[in-house]
Amino acid sequence: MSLAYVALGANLGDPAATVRAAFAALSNLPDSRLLRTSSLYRTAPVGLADQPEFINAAAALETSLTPEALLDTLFDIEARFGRIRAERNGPRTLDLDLLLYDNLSLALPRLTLPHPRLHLRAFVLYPLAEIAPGLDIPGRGPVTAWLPAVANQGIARL
Ligand code: PH2
Ligand code: MG
Ligand code: MG
Repeated sequence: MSLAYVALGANLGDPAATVRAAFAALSNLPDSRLLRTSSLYRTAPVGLADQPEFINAAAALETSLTPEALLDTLFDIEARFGRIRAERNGPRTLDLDLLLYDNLSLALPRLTLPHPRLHLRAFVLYPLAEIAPGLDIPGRGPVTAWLPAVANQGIARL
């Protein structure tokens, strides 16, 4: 079994309800077990500023799916929640990003691990550090070491 971390984000409809429902969907993934879920965080939009606030969270999964098979199941869940892949960094009903998969570093056309921007984003780092405070990000070091640099990004735990 492998250990994977997933970031959840939503900013359309009822984003808190969506993220909670997405946790339930993650608990039903094939060949996987949901190990931990973070609190929900209200976060200021990063990238495209003119859009609603986000609700973000993170989850830890034990899985025997390959990284790409896991990615496909995450896309399936996004689609079930009505996700349309429109504007880059734009508003979304549900975004599920595969952050980490064991200690793997890889760059495939569809999937880069670790997620290339995870260490720069409060909306990923805070929930991740909550469920995995001792985590080492391959190539980047301890997750907690990155928190001070992003503390000004606008994030509140619900
Ligand atoms: N996701 C993005 C772009 N900007 N900002 C916040 N606060 N939360 C997100 O999940 C988010 C974002 C692209 O996926
Ligand atoms: Mg995504
Ligand atoms: Mg994303």
